[in-house]
Amino acid sequence: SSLTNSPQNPSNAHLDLPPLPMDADGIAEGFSRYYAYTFGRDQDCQSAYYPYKALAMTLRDRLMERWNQTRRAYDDSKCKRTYYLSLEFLMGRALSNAMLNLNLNQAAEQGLYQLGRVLEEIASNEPDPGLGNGGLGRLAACFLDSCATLQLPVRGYGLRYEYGMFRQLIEKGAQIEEPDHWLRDGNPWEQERPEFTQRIQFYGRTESYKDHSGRLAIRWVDTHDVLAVPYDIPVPGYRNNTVNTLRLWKAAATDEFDLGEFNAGSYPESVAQKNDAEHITMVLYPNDASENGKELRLRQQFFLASASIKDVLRDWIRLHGRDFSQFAELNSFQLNDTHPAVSVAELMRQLIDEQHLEWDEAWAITSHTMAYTNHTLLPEALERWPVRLFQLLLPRILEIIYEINARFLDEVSQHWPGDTDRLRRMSLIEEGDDPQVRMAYLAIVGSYSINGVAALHSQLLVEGLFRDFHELWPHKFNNKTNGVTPRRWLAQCNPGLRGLLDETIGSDWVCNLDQLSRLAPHADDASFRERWHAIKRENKQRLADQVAEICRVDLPVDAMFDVQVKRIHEYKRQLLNILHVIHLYSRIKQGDTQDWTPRCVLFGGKAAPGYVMAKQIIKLINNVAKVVNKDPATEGLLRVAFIPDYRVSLMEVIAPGTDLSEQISTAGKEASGTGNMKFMMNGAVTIGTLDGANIEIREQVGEENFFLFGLTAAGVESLRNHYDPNGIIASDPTLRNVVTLLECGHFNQFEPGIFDAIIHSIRNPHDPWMTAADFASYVEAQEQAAATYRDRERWLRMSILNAASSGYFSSDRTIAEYNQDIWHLPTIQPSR
Ligand code: GPQ
Repeated sequence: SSLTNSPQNPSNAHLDLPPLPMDADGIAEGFSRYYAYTFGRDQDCQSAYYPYKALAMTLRDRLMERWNQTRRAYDDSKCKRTYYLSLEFLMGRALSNAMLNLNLNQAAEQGLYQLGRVLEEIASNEPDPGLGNGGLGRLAACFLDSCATLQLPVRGYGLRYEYGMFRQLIEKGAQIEEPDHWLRDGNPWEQERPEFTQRIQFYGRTESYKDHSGRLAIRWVDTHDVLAVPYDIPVPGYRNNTVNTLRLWKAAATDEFDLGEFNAGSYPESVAQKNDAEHITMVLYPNDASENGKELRLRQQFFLASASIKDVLRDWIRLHGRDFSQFAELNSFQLNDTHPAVSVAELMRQLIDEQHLEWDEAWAITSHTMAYTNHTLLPEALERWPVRLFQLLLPRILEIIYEINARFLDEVSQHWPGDTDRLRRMSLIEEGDDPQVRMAYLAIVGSYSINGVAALHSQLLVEGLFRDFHELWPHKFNNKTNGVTPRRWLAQCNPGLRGLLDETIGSDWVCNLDQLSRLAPHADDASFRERWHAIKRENKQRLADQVAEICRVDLPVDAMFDVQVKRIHEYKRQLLNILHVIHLYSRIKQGDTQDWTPRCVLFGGKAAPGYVMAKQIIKLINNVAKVVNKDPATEGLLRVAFIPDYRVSLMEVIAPGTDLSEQISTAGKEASGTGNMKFMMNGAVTIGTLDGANIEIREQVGEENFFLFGLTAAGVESLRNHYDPNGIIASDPTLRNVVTLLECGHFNQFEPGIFDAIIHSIRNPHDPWMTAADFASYVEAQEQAAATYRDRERWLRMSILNAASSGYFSSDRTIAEYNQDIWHLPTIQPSR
């Protein structure tokens, strides 16, 4: 540590470098140098990849300067820091984001033009890093963007998966998964930092021993160790010289060999074993909000927790020495769901076994340092790990969990003497044939803050799932309604709208999204509405071009673009949407097309590879699309398309081109939703249930600018025991007609029976998602949406008012709340 501040240290020499040029000539020169000298290419090179890489390196240099300055400013201030621990970071493409945030768009465009190149073409060659499944991973990325923009000392910690989210192909209407080897051509945005490698323990056993002061201590021995090598990704703030860090760990084998095997002549086996270590970060688990139970997944979780905590403690000792008395005051960890919850026990282990603190001191630190965000109420997503797996893989961690539990249950029984049922309910260990560790309870007991991600979700958490814990510690629970970054989800993805906003209300909205409310008066101005319409139409054309290219379906651009893109899950009810499409098709076939509003219904989303019902829903959507699109009767009236391989870069084209945003989950099931916010910001109107953040969206925009339908969360629960879908189908001719079309095989003429499970689920009185219950109300709301769309001026007003009311859903607001209520970080300006 003495090296870093020494004036003679040559590592300080970079401070004397002149700043890199930020103009067109400077970018052109940087590009040419990388292209010719680093990559050795010339004009004859046909590969589209090297121009991308040369531009990325040129921008990266400019980030690097600011990155080093930011790190120095944080170190010098010795201020409090927060670490965002997540198994997923769905960052999306970095190049256009770096250009926007460094304000280099124009310079890059001009510089490349001088070289006879087109910026947009180059940028389209960046692979989309898919290190996340959906909402949870993308939220982490939006949060990092806001932290950097707000100049908060927050570092992300995650895993550097060799294979990200699978690529989705659609063949004969069905999903096919292909591996996504996104690192094959290298990643210009990462910086390996082998000097910060950590050693992570697995397996082995524990033993007690006397430490140097004669005190009885415990150590974890005979372990199989794996190295964790950090790769840093820069996270630039918006035009503020702050560049924060996302640190991703890669698993690597140690260089040691198993001597026993080696001497027994099994040299190849001994070397091959090392391969096992590197499998830890090989692949992202492609399950969204569902439990896993695989040993490799627990290994990933502990690997992230252990490496990140070691890294933080190393930093602490470098800056503050071995006195931990101020540690909790100056550090906090935000746990992104329970995936990194083993961190609670691992921080205890490192403090006690490695830093030699007493239990009480270690617990005071841990329980004032950890904070936990819950992202779902679905029971199948609540992580539990078999005790026997912990015993095998993490024996020392299991001992610590048992000790945490014993002390915790002691506290419970002092609070509620004799209430054994409550003790059983609240225990960190679920008893049974195969006892389980309840990870959410470990996270709650070990954290000083527990939050849900939308008002309704946080309320349902304390009334239901976490009720007992809320009774014990009401002060720990709070809400933080999600948000999305207006940089990527408005400024970057919708340049047309950005221009109109800048001209109308100035450009402050980019970092102060509440400014969008100043648009509202312009909704009454006919010429403004006309400009708004022209921009939306251009964005729809861009989307239609993509859909034509990818799906070979032509979309009439003046039709209503009705879009549902998100992971495929029964609770999100893509099924309800396609039932409505079947109803529209049936109306066309019956000639019921008076005052028809032409519609293009677009779907997109991946199904977990093992989720059979979700895959059948994809197949149904594609089969319906095929029948509808090839029927001449639907020409100009109805088009249906399933866009394959939905991902961040596709959403950047989809959100700006959408008219109607489908947010139709069964009430009480979608924790928040964040796609709903991206659509709203880009002027889409929502058709939705009273679920997740939809409720707050409707409050912000006003009920007259939102198409509401369906049961409430309370309504869903009270219907549970007497839900009669068959009665509903029998008495509603519209729904009966749709179900009959399905049952007679109209959409699977040559594939008999393939939709039987779907039909059964609609008719099942125990259908948890109550699709039939909300159908009639959904159709009515869709009719209102269609009628409104025909009144163009009215629709445009609604569209403008939706964007104007979306300020609350900036992740800058969300992060400001996290900081005020949970983290308490100062803002730090890097000095240039
Ligand atoms: N979410 Cl538990 C995920 O994307 N993956 C998960 O494993 C869990 C939750 C989502 C949740 O379904 C959405 O409602 C939220 O908007 C999103 O997390 C971010 O909070």
